Amino acid sequence: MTEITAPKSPVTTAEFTEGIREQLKYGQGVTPEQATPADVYVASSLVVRHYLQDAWFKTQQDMVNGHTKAVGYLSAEFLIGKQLRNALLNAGMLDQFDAAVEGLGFDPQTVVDSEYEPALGNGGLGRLAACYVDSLASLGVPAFGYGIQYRYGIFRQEFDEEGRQIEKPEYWLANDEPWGHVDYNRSQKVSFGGDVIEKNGKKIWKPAWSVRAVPVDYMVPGYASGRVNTLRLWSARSYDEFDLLTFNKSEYLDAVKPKVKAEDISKILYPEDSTPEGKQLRLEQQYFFVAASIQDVIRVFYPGQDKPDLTTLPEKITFQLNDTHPVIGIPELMRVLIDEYDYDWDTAWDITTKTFNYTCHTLLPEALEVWPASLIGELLPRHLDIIKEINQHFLDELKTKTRDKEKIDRMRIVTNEENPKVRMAYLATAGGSHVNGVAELHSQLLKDVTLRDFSDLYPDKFTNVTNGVTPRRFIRLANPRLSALITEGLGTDKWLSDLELLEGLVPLAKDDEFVKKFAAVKQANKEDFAAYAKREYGFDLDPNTMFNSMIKRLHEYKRQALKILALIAKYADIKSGKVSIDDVQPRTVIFGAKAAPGYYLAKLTIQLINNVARVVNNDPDIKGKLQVYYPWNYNVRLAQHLIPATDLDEQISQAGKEASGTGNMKFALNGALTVGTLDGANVEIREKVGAENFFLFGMTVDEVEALYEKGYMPAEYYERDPRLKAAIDMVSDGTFSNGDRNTYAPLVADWLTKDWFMTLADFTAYSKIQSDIEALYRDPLEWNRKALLNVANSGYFSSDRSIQDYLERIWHTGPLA
Ligand code: CJB
Repeated sequence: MTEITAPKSPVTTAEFTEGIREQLKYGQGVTPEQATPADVYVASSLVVRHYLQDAWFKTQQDMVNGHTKAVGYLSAEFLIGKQLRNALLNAGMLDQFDAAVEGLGFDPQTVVDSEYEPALGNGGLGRLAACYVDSLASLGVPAFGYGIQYRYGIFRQEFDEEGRQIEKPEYWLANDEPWGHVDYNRSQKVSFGGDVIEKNGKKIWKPAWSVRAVPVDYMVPGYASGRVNTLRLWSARSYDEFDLLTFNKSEYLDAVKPKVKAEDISKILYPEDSTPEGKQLRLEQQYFFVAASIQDVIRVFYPGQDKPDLTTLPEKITFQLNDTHPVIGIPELMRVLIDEYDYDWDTAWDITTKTFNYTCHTLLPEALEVWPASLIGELLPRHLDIIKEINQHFLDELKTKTRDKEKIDRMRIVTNEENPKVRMAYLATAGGSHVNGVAELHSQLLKDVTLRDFSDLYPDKFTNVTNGVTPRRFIRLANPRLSALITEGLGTDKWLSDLELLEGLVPLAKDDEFVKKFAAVKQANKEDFAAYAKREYGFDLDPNTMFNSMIKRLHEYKRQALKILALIAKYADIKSGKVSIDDVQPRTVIFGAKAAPGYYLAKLTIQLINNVARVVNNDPDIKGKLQVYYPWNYNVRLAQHLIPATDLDEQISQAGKEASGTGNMKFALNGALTVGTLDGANVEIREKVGAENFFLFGMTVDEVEALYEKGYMPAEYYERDPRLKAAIDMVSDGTFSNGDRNTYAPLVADWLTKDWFMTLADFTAYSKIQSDIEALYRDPLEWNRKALLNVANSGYFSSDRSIQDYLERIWHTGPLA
């Protein structure tokens, strides 16, 4: 007998149907006969919200009235993906929705597909934030996600005739957006610019301009927890609407101008991933959402109080800073406490340091934000004062801890130079209780390298929380067939809220019949994906080949170049007759990646991949044995389709550069085998699933360091490995650019003279492991046995476990009673 623990629906099919009819009638103003799938989508979403409303109220009341500290997850990005199916699943209404919609004559999938994906993030960091709010609600922990409701999320990627990336604005709010509840009556004022004056020994900030931060609330229903948390995304509006009335007609057009500037703040998500651009608008965005959130927390937890006792703030909420983007919150809370509530410095500092914690998501030094002090001074003059004072107090404290003057100097929050800079990671480390990395290796490197001086003097601040992913979206919704098989194998569906139960599948890996069922699930998913790729992109994928995916941001350190060079080498082997076509293991390579619009080499790599695809896919000599596809506009939806259909996943970053990775976890949980380096969470995945079930290759962190030290000469590797040489020569000689030798010249020059992430040095090892991969793939039973063991042993990578770790190690709070 199968134990069912999935949430029970609060609604019958008949009630759901009636709810949709009502919404269509009074909300959309259409009859069911006139309605389009998009109308039914909006109506269904509103029905779901309707049935979540009471649980939402109750969660908020219990949070404010109870004695459980809440979590405020401050993040510039929440890459939430489509909402409807996720909400239906978590609230237990999937079947009722399907039946109701079908009863009204609509196809549920078409209805769900009419939802626009809110793409309010760049990649891993934003998707992690979305998984964390899901897990917080599912564990019943009171929490707010605080961020920005960008009007334009990450750009829509297209490819032109030459295979180059074109960025198009993605206006996701073009149609009705039923999930965000705009709450004008709880807006906050956020101010900028101006001067600081002194009056009776007190500093007073006289800002020059203000914007209105309007909260747009998204319900975050927990899976089977009965709790509904809030994701509060701020939208910037102008106050000028109020002022307009005072202008006479001739000034009318001028009067609306400032409105545009104010609203620009939440207009667009910066499309740089791991390379922040020090632009004023970005600092405006950061301050905008953090300042509004801090005021909001005081409003929520101290309702109607003029003189709240804010020394209790750390008992009410703990703020997690998702990377350096919200770190301006530290001086902001200091300002609020000192300037607005009259606390002295020491009390304010005590409250602040107890309230904030900081997660670092990178080791790339260029990705740690550093702001010119002059820019902060212009935009937030009072905050610059406070930051300088924090810096001074901090330096004084350091002097009591060490006599090493150079070390103290290295640790300055505000640098000592002609044009001083503010190092946000240092401010966060000094101003928070805990600092964590996102995988064991990353946290270790953070302590040993990036924040070494800090960890020497404050060892207790540092901890690790390995990332995780939500099994609800990434197994249950993305892979219903595998979910059903897991439930069958375990005799319970409880694994969806306790993912380590997957271990119960380990013995089934010895059962050939079960492994065959598992293989059949993968095959069916591949067929589904082939149909999807045909429908959406016009591609002709052969589901009887190995599906080999590499999906992530396009970045040099992630080394898509390594993958494409290995592929070209294989192509060259076949063309030159070195390898007989009959011996080639049929493989379909699928890339998905966006590059930052200004990232030249990344964009050239995209162009190369597209042109390799064009040449290889059209070459009759290849007989379809090697196929390359690059579906444009990689997003959460595409990930949900592709991950369950993948046999082999690529996690091939240079060791020491990928902080964690979370795609690697999603793939392992969906039964793909990984080829990867010892980097980020790959290390832990390999430990959990077993070295024999993971294709490891490449240099370690220490070897990478030693090679840098010795002096890395990429050209030597080119000369040494004839296959590598053949591949690079093919890129140079115009094979993938209609004979033009210039197209990829900058890429080739970079590989041969710089190759900062040592793609060439790892090429030979990467090529070698391919024969192991292909040998195993020829034995489907053994391949699938290993893939099943990946699923069974990856339960640790649930975001529920990550949140448990945060609760124990950092937040020191728990579920609502
Ligand atoms: N990451 O997505 C981003 N953006 C950044 O600016 C810095 C880091 C990624 O965060 C993920 C979540 O922690 C990590 O898994 C990934 O390795 C990292 O690159």
